[in-house]
Amino acid sequence: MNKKIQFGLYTAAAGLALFAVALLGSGKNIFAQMSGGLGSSLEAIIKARELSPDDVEAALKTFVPPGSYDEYYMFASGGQAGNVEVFGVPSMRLMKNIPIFSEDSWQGYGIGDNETKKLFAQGKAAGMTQTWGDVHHPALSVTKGMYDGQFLFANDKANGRIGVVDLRDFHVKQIVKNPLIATNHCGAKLTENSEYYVEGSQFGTPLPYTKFVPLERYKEEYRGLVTFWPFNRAEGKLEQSKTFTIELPPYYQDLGGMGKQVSNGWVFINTYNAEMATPDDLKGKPPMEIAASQREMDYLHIINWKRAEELLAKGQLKYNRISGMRVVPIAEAVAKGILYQAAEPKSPHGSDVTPDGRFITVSGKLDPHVTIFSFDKIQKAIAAKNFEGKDEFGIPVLRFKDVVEAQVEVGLGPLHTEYDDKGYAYTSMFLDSSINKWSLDKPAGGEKPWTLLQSLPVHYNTGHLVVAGGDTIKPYGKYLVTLNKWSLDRALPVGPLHPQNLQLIDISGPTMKLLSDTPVVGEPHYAVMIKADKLKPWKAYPEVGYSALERKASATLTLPGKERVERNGKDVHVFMTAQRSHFTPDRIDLNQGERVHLHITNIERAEDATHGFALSSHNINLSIDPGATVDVDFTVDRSGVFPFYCSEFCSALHMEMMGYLTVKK
Ligand code: CUK
Ligand code: CUA
Repeated sequence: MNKKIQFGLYTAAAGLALFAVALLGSGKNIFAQMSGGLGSSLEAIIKARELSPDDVEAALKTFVPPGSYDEYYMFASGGQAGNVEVFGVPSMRLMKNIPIFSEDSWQGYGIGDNETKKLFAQGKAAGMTQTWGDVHHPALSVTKGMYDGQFLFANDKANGRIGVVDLRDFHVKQIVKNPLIATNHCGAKLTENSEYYVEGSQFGTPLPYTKFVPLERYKEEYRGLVTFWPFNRAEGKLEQSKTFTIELPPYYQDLGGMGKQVSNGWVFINTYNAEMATPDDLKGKPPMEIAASQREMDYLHIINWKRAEELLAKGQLKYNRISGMRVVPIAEAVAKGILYQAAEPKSPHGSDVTPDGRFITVSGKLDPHVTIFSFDKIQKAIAAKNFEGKDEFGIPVLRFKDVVEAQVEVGLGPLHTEYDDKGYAYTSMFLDSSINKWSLDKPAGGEKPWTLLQSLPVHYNTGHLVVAGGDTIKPYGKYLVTLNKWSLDRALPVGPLHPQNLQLIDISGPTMKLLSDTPVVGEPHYAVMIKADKLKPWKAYPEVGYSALERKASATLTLPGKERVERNGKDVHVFMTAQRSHFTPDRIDLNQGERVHLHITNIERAEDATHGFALSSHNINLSIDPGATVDVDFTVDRSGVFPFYCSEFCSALHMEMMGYLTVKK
């Protein structure tokens, strides 16, 4: 529409919007301050910026005035950047980067400090330290099916790892590596009270993947799996020694939906490549993307983890120990009624359980429908042993028509589905580049059940989407963010690698409305959105010397007046404090070949009084939050004079906060 004509239409709509704001506002009468209703200066701005009524409405809905807070936190995966990014919603302002599998020099993560070295060492893959990861699915800890704001989990698809973040300080507490598999994917899901973090494999490998088996023996010896990692909430740790794993066929396990409420105790994992195709194009094999898409149907794994847990506790479930992990073979899982399958449409992606736990939505990437499975029907078919047969691994397969509640034709390339608080589902459409809204069985607006209601174009090629609280038993609704893979023309050009694009959508009314675009770096896969008041992060570490990285009153804590240098042969321990605007000691004289152990305590108690410690020419930069102690060990193997300085502009005399480390030949 011509912008000028739109402007003519503007007054009524925006006038109403402003009126609503005035009414809903905190008693301030906006109109009183704007003679003549809208105010001529506002009109001038709207005109000069060529804003449409929709633009103005979107601006009013998303603007967070300076000094005010957002309503939600959104934690979005940073994909290959190996991190999770924290946004405020509805403003979509970026507030923090949480580095997990990758380094971040701003936060001194992986830039010399011992804690990150320890974390990265925990997460070695095939014996090698990895300094990056591919985060796909962030997940929040839950209590009774609702986000409790305590912990954040993220998977590293590339290396089969999981990171645990403590939301008191937004620091990584643990990185675990599944010794059985090379890659994971469907993880990122927690059982109803965070008893387990559920990790599914992605690409089939021998178990363990560090054992060589030629690809020719794919069907016989390659496998997938699902590992249940008990979460010790008090310690904030996943407990590897108590995990149990269920072996799965070497189809590619994709995404897992955790049972909720009525289906609590079950997990539903979709798969693709039921063909078990393996690549070898130089020898003339068909391309993987074709070979892995031959069959009309793939399999949804239906797993009763609660039963597995109970039988294990009673010693009634057989398992093998592989790489220290308890692995229940497929045949045993089948014999004990733990593992079933249902046929599901071609190349599925997304397995999303409704908040009430009654239905599971699966999207076939190559099928124009979403398929809704009924948990009740699945239970009845299992009880009646009503199977159409078994797959090649002896897993009973439920008849499609027996367990499907409905199919909704949504369009091309459906991927992921989330739900709101009013009985509607939202599916991301990769090929159609849209978010499609459809009704569940009892939509609040009384529409026909299982019906496509609206398709909202997004820009472009959406992957995941997230509804506020969408993964809980009681979603908050209100906002939806689509995490788009392509941005094309949606942001200022920045070279051939474009940003990704997050789009905020208002879902509070009967129709979805696009509110804003936010270009981001790193590929966002999934995201989770939690009410802001659920989080209670620390402002400073509660006592000097205690940090979430387990330095409880550590031996390296240095209090004011106790600063010192201790020499023990070639080992030199420097107990240092940092306080505006001084390091004590600020001169460290060393001889080449000595091993230095710096222990730096930030003795500030003031909020936001973080100091940095940058040491020239040693690849070291630390970020020391108020109350924290950071340790770093290194050998001085080169002579010279190396200034160190505070790398965080902390005070008027910040530039003077420095010292020298000298190394004599
Ligand atoms: S996957 Cu990325 S768009 Cu790994 Cu959750 Cu679907
Ligand atoms: Cu401390 Cu700058």
